[in-house]
Amino acid sequence: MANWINEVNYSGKPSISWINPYSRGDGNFVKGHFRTETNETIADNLSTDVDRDGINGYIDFDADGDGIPDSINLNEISYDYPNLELENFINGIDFLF
Ligand SMILES: [Ca+2]
Ligand SMILES: [Ca+2]
Ligand SMILES: [Ca+2]
Repeated sequence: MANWINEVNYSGKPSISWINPYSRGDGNFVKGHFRTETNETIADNLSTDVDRDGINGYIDFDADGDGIPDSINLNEISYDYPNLELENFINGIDFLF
């Protein structure tokens, strides 16, 4: 699985699911936690920060840190990005065009 994002073909930020607590075969207990559904990259996960900017991939508008917003589909901005990310996103678009 890639640790970067192909912005042109990117499927969008993954949905989040809740993992119930469970016991491993070795007896270790795993607490309940949220996880992002698996997609083509680990860069957009809840717990990854591959570009080391302090923003975890799931809420990072440019999770792989290459200067290109993860989604370049303008129609999806209001769905994919919280308001606080919108200004950064638009700055990224200016960069592109
Ligand atoms: Ca992912
Ligand atoms: Ca990041
Ligand atoms: Ca990017």
